[in-house]
Amino acid sequence: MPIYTSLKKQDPDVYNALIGEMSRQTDGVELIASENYISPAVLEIMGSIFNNKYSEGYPGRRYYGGQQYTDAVENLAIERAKKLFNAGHVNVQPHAGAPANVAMYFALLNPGDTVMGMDLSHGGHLTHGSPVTYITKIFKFVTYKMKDVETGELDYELMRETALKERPKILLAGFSAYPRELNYARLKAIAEEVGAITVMDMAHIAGLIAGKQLRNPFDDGFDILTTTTHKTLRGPRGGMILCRDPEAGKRIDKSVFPGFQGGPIMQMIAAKAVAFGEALKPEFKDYARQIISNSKHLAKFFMDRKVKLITNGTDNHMMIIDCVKSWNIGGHEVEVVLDKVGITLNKNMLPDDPRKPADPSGVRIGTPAITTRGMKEAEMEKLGAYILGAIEKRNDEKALAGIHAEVIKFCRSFPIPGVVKE
Ligand code: DSN
Repeated sequence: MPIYTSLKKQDPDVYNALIGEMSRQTDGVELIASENYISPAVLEIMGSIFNNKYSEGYPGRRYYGGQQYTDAVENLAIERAKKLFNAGHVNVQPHAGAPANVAMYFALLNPGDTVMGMDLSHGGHLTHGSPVTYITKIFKFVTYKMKDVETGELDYELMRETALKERPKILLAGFSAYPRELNYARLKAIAEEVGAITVMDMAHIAGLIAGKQLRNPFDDGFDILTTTTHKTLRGPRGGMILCRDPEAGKRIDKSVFPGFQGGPIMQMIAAKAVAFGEALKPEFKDYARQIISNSKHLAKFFMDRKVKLITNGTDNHMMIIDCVKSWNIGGHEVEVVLDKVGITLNKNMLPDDPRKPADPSGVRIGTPAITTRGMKEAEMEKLGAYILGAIEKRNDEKALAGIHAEVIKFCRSFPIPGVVKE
């Protein structure tokens, strides 16, 4: 099927980069826990003429004319997201996860107010209070940690003490590198004691919640959920804010536009509608279930072979390996070695890591993307063996080349949606 013909003719440099990326994705194993492959339908609408339209405002109240179709797709995205997460109000306009969080802070806080979120090295996210972000110049952030890194249980007692002392306006749950389920009811109880709003940044596990495999924080009384739409939820790159109470949505909407963003990216909003339509189908539950099953299986494969995992396992789509304890090397070296055999993952800080972020003690592995390709438990064992084999033979370039050839062959049996051959 001829495709990208205009691009090929007009701009061979960009075209060649695209073809290179297609080969990289086809012939490599993607284990970055936040990545996924979108469906051909989502891909099609992302590359559509919805790009051409300016639509500042919200459906039914836009600043410019000509909005009958943009209103239709934005309403579809909103209604489908409401159904998926049992939300009272949804804003689908945030361009990504970080802008969603910033808009949420400005909607709920005054300058100087306090947020309590998870420590970055224990699994939190940059936007939850890392001093490198500008929001920490405006709001005060205090953190909580795991009580026990062997189980992953949070230190709820200390969190309560900190909350009573610091009186946060927002108690923020959520993470980008934490493999366990949270006790939302307990977090909510602490928040209620100090009058804090409860927010869950569910970006990593949105698809697992939508697929009914993990708890929906709304069921335990959480007020607001923020998320990206491109991780386990398997949609276009973008963000979203959901409120339990429709009234709270007014403040969120004002904060997203005009408070923080300008024109919404309509082709992405249309693509969110398509992806949420997919996530509402019964087979998405099977997908979410398989992600977790694959993750648990791979985690067990590693632990049976004396690989040290933070919290000794996983409840979700990811695991964090302690590379220093497992192999006496840093996370950067593991990332580089696995890149050589076509396996992509990311180095990751461990809780209170003594090493630097550029060469931390751990790596993070996730199963959403490989599960989309159709890989199951048997493939997790093959993958685990490739990973351990490459690390063992890390100083033997010939052995690494041999493993790389096997990985390419293995990958070609699991096509990627949206990748076309000329
Ligand atoms: N970059 C994302 C991740 O990999 O978890 C979070 O923003």
